[in-house]
Amino acid sequence: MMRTVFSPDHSLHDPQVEMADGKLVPAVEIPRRAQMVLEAVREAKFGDIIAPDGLDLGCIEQVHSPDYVQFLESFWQRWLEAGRDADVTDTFPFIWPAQGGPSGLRKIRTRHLDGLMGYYSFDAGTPMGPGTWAAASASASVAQTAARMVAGGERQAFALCRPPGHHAMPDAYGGYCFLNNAAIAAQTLRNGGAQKVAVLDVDYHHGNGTQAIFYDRDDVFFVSLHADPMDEYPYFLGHGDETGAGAGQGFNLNLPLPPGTRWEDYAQALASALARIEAFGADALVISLGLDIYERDPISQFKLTHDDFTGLGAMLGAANLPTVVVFEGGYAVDALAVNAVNTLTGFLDNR
Ligand code: Q9C
Ligand code: ZN
Repeated sequence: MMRTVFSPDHSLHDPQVEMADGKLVPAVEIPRRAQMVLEAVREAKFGDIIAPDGLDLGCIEQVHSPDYVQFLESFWQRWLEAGRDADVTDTFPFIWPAQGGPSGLRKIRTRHLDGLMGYYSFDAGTPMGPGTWAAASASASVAQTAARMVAGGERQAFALCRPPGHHAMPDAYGGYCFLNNAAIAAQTLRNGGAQKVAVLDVDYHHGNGTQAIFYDRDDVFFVSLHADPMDEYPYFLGHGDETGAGAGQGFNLNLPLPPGTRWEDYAQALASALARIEAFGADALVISLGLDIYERDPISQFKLTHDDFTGLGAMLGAANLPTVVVFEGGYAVDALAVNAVNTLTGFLDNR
């Protein structure tokens, strides 16, 4: 049995276009993704589908800076107050305080909204619109509710989050992500009594935000399998020599894999990731479940088949830990149903 937490408010974040390959293209992180997965888990009868409880803002501010959360919450109001087009569906930052040193650009919270958008983002590929905060905060409450269920004794729960979260930094949005749902789930488990939590990220893209949030902590072990950032987004984090800092030294593990990776090699890396999690002695597990490792994903280059997702779920289930599964990426929209159901079926069959 596995209950699913879901909020229809995800559809309030409804981007039409995104920046990719140097131009505006149709957005891929769209409401229909979550609807497909919802219908699939409903038909599979894994367990009840329930609504999230209210948002615990205190917990969110344990992983994100309060000023960043305030920026997200107030963004659309500020947009209107700045006299900008109220009908626009997608907004994009275009200047960042990212280059130069002491004599270069300075990281300053400006009065002007363009400066703030650059201050609180790290890419131009993440449209923000009028309903983004409503959807992102609902997505975070989905993760919190699922984690509370597991902290309270349920063996596993599925957080059907949208928008996704694993690219969201302590104080910056990007990669279609605003609030880091997996980090919020991990923090909720910690607050609920788990001493050691492992986050295992199997999304095609490196979970740079989750890594950054926990990089100097030894109570949350972040482990990620992903496309080598020498070749793939997010490029500037996710390399194999990033192992943690300070108290967190040794509590971050990146296993970059080449584009084109198939299940055989993927499973081998996954086995070593799971062995490291077992050695860590986790009390609970958060899985960042990106279904963009599928062979026909439109923006990704791994080669997992429908059947391989059953094997993925089986390996994750066999870790035999209290587990919160958090939905992340996956853009082959019509294939999300079978890939989600195969993963969760493999998982439940191996508990
Ligand atoms: N040419 C997640 O899967 N840009 N985010 C892709 C493709 C960003 C993916 C560009 C991909 C972000 C949650
Ligand atoms: Zn991804």
